[in-house]
Amino acid sequence: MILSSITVCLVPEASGGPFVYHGDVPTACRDASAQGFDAIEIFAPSGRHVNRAHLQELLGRHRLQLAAVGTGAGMLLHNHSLSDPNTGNRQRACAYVREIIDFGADFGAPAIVGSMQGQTLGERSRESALEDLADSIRELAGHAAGRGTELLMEPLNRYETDLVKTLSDGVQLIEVVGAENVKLLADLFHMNIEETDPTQAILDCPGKIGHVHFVDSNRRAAGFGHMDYGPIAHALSATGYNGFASAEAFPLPDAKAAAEMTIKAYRRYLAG
Ligand code: LER
Ligand code: MN
Repeated sequence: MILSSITVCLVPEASGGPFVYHGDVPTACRDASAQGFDAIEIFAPSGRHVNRAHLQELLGRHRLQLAAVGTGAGMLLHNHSLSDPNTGNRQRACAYVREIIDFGADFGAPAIVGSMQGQTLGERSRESALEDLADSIRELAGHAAGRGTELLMEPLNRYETDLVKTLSDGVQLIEVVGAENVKLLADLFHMNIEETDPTQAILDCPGKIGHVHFVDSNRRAAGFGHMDYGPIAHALSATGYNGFASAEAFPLPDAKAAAEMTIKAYRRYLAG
């Protein structure tokens, strides 16, 4: 069964970003629960930002799970990159992600590596950047395994990275890393730009997808763009996907409408 989730951004510097809820966890939990979501996904400034006991209480009170935790603030706030050619910088990036892995692990939630994969910026070869990235992911996967959790590798579109852009790139990286607990995050917005055929891309990697960013072609909530969800839903079901469909979308025209549209699309295509 696929469960529904919705994003909450706690990073003021990302207030214009593609997250439905912005600002605080209590309000997000109240609104997500009222809309019928099963879970929230948190984008926080660091792994130490959120008070664990308070979050536990809120999740329990609103019968929500923590679906996943993002790490992109490491890039946004500190310019960290897991493929940084400088070993010291790369170690600092890994340390930052380890703290977020620990935060998620306390709630049974995996950490996402999206923009933290970095990019070559035309300054080095893609092969060498991918080698450094694979080393970082192997180290972080080991840490996540020790905490009994997974790492989610997210392919991004070409305007955000030149490293892992497609599910197939992600499968290749996972093979090089050689860790069982690294899964792919299928973000339908990025896939709509980079995949030749998003549905076929999902069918081509059964068992490898661990999380879905459920969003439309224009990065608005599912239903506000022109994505053809029928075949995508069929592919997810055919490959036995049973993780979260998490709304990582702009709060347009406002958060409430984006959440309502998402849950409607989730019930139509993915629930049950
Ligand atoms: C970034 O574009 C994105 O999709 C996030 O989920 C990754 O940090
Ligand atoms: Mn995403």
